[in-house]
Amino acid sequence: PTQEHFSVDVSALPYQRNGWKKGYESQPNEYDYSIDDIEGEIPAALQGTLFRNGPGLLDINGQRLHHPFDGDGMISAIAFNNGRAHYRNRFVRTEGFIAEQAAGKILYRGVFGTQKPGGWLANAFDFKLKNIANTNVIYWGGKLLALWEAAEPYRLDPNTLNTIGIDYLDGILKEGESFAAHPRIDPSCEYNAGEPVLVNFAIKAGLSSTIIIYEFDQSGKLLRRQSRSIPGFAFIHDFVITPNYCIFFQNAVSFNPIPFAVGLRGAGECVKFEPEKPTRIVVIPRTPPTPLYQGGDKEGVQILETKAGFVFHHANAFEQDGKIYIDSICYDKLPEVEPDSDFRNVDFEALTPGQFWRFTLNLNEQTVERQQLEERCCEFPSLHPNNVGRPYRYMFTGAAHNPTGNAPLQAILKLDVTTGEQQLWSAAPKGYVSEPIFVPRPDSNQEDDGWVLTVVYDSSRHRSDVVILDGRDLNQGPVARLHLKHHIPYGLHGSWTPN
Ligand code: 3ON
Ligand code: FE
Repeated sequence: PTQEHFSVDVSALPYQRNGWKKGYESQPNEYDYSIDDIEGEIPAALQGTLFRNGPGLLDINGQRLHHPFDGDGMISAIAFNNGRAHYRNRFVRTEGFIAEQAAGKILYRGVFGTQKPGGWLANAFDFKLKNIANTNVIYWGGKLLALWEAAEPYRLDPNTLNTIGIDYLDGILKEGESFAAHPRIDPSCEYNAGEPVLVNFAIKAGLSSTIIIYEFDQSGKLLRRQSRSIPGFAFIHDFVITPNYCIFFQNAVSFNPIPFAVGLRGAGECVKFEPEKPTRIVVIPRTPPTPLYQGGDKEGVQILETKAGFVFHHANAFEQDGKIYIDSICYDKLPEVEPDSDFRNVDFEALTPGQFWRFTLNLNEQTVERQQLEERCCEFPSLHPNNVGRPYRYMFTGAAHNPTGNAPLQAILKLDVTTGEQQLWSAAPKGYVSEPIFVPRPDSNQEDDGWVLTVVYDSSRHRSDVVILDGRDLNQGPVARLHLKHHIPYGLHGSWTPN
């Protein structure tokens, strides 16, 4: 423990660890009910479904998982219709979920350090991946897909949330091929007659790594695919698009597979941050030399270097004045998780917060400038869907209650990236927020005219609320607060599908 650690006055913190921790209890039940406990009023114009994904189980029959990112994907659907709302949740029936529930014990190693019981000997040389489908959920091309970046998507019935099975995207993916959990939707793609396009990627990491980029039209038809190889190991969770480019941050890390191979650590725990190495910013044109480009060579690919700490999530990118701007959440370093530690006892104050930075790329001069836009600890950035890849003004994100220091996400921050002006709604001391999703008000063209939806864990009741904020004014507090009958464990990502 450090000096700072001992100097923290726990009673002055805006959260209590014991309350926060309970948000990581498993939710083994599956529900289906109309939400009738509502404060405020659901806007009648809010018509559609909020889909959320995240770990639903943090233990298998009492055997604790080592890390929440190893938990089985559980989808929630909150359907809004004429001022009313309906809640439903279902676990994704992955092969691993079915097998472990039947066995009543952990049968798979997790990427983030969950091990089968029996010590390292029971885990050594087991390289089988459990596809847990827990990171994101999207509705595209008529399919509801649960995503996890190290394996194939799982398809679900959008009404019942029943699992249909692994989906190969009409034969585009081969067995064992992954599909990242961070697709971006280009709201109007020049190369698709101005219609929306979904862009996503897949990483094959190794001594050199391959990035595959897919672009789909609204019917789910593949428009373009390109495969590019870049030097070095790559752990890339998210990316950004502009009308002309896909941009990836290749974090400064190395990978030592030995502790994983011999059963001591999860693969994700073998990724080591290398503070002396630069971050590589990989810029790939959206239009490859041919629509299905397998060449894999450097044609058109540019790699710039900067110092960027570690980046999981980007907010947005855009092209302006001959430059590319990228707004991202950066950590000073990737925290190393000790194999025998419990994530519920994490020392927040000892970790560096995620902070909001802007990177300015000048491709002509091959230079990168960086600038911190916001110091407050934040994570899970989002924005108006029409501004994805375009100049934008408003960024909405989960944030800490206090303006400095590292802490759990208890607030939603709205940041005007052009002026630095802010609004904040905080659920502290008992509430913990999740990713905000911005839903535009129909027929409005003001960038902040809409609703910000977020699921808030209320530790005072051990239940979750679906909170609706007015995007124009977060300070005024929720427009409506929908009290669920149970809690949803802290989630990862989700999306909005209009009716
Ligand atoms: O060679 C391998 C390549 C690869 C794709 C290495 C590897 C095994 C690590 C790997 C797999 C990566 C996976 C499965 C990543 C999954 C990530 C995940 C489920 C979630 C990431 C979340 C990120 C953040 C920043 C979450 C923040 C949460 C909070 C602030 C609080 O709730
Ligand atoms: Fe993510």
